Amino acid sequence: MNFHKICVVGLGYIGLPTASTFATNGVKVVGVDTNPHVIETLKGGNVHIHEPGLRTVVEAAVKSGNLTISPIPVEADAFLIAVPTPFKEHEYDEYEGRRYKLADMSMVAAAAEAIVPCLRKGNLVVLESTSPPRTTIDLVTPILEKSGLQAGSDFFLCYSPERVLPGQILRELVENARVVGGVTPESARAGHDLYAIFVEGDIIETDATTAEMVKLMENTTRDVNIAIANEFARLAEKFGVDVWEAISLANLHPRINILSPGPGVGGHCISVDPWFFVETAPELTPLIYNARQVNDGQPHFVVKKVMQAISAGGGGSSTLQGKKIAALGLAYKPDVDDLRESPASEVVHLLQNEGAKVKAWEPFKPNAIMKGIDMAPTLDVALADADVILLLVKHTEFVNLDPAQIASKTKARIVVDCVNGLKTEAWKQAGFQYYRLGDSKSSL
Ligand code: SAJ
Repeated sequence: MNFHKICVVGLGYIGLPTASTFATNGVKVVGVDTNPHVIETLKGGNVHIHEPGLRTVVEAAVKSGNLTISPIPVEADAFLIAVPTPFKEHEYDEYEGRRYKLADMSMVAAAAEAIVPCLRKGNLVVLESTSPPRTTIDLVTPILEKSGLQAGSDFFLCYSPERVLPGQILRELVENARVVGGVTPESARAGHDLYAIFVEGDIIETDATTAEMVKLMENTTRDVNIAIANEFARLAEKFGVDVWEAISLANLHPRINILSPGPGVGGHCISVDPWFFVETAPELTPLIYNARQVNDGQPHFVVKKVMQAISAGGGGSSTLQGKKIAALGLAYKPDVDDLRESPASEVVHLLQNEGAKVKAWEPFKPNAIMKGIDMAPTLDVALADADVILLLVKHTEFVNLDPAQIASKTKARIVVDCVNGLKTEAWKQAGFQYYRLGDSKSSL
């Protein structure tokens, strides 16, 4: 199948890079977004998303004339839906005492509705938004069939998950393997032909519900694996063990790959997607549910760790009341500037609830404004007055900090490292009492 014109609905973290990449590969693309701010920003030659290299690709796409922006879909050979699927706010359900969140699929439904007037025989529609299993068949198909056309026979319909890592989206979009699930084999083939325009990795055809499950299984597996690492950290503290040493030794086994404990799981994907399984099959998902509980509980574990460090290092009192804490790192993971859904900011709020005075330093967004968080304009300002230094994100620049130099900038002598980011011996030699999450040997 040939594609001369594509309409991409939703110009966010996935839609905009995808639309731009199609455009720079010679396809006419109409990017659609309902948010007037997004449209204005893009029309003004700017980009509303922080992603390395994205601005250059968007500029090239717009300049070539191949990428245009519109508030509503227009007729095209293919339609791609890449809108957010967040949770419903303040709405929950419960199964045997397990309270779970519910996906808000209204944006997917609205995108499909908007495509209906433009849908013609022979078109292809692809849903990319991460969705609960059977969304393509149970939600999207009936909406699109309001056009009078039949999915699978009159038009092709697929689900194809994005699998790109924030920070490396443009490279992974092209290089990663792509799964394309069709409501019929012919639909999958049409989806294959669409992505073949720029995807260099394998493009594998399957059915739509399998493709939906693949995406959720990937992120759920990662979430459960991080949860077990976090639980191992708690066990290691109980048994007087250094979890980081234990993990590195266990990982010498050829079939074991334990991930890293930390202050919790953030971002827009791994802490969200497992709920789509829980919501659609709560009776089958106690493990997935409990893994979420462990990871969501990790910021509380960090707060306890800080209390223990203060108690051990400061003569018995474990209260955080009035304690000044320099929190290093607020991003949701290392070496990115995305501060949303970040366990580090959850830790800061919890510390403040206990009466601590926290100054946070985020080198990737020094001027960010975060509600309820005192953002320091420089590392030195965060450190100046601190009693405790708390490392929350393993940014490379924190790993490379010189403890001797830090010691001259602060009166803090207690360091709590939640991510195994600092060189233990060097910090101890520089006069710090060093405490590490999951490591009860660190303070010895
Ligand atoms: N984390 C840990 N320990 C680890 C690894 C990660 O605590 O050992 C934490 C991170 O600090 C972060 C969170 O988990 O807070 C998630 O980070 P991540 O790097 O694991 O994943 P994301 O959310 O940036 O991107 C994931 C990717 N999925 C997988 O690796 C299976 C990406 O490929 C997906 O496209 C993306 O989710 C998505 O959009 O679904």
